[in-house]
Amino acid sequence: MTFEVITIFPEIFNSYLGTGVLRKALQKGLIEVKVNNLRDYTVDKHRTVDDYPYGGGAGMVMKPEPLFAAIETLCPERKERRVIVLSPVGRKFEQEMAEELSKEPKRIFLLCGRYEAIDERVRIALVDDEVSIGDYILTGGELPALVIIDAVARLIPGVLGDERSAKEDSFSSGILDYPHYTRPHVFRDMAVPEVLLSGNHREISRWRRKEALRRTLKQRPELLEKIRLSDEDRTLLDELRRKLS
Ligand code: 4GX
Repeated sequence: MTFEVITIFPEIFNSYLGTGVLRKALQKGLIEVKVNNLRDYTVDKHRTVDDYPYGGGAGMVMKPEPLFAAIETLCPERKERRVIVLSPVGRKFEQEMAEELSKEPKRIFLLCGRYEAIDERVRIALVDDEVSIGDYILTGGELPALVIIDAVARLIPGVLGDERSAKEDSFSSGILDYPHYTRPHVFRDMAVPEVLLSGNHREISRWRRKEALRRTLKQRPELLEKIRLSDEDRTLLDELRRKLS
């Protein structure tokens, strides 16, 4: 799995990629992240990457030449690359896209825009996908690029210590995670639910499923429409709805 980041602020990536699970994955060669400085692909004395918008208006636009030079130098073969631009007008990045990208054989280019916009000819001739991490406006595409690298990397076999972790987390089941507890048994008058200490694994599973459904019903009811519910799920949901109303 190779990511090619294109940014005018390469330093942003050092701390996050140099820490924790991602650092280990990079050390082991499970993922590769090359952080490329867009200014290295300029030819003028001031290493200019932006310019004024034709037609006027506020804000600067990223010039096409450095972006074309960067991508075509780093990967001249179109079929060997998948170019993603991070932008608030892109398709929403969700777990499903993370799963799809984790199987991508091509090198994944992440174009991190700054300023108001990028020249439209970059989109037309270079970009395969335009992706947004959510409906809010950031100052640049670097955080979204890190979000994508992080979410994709943890799905690659061997990146998480425990192979079960990625499969058992929220979203792989389509509903929210159940509540978790660790020691101490009682903390500030709040006790761990007795069922979790019972050793009865059938009861524990049923309790976890019910609590997961409870959270989902309360916080993300729309998720319940998207998944196939078992007969037991329906019984549990009926119980929850009755006590709620
Ligand atoms: N999810 N931004 C990108 C500059 C820009 C504008 C247009 C390309 C085209 C964002 C988000 C986001 C702000 C990053 C504008 N680059 N990106 N930047 N939300 O808000 O991905």
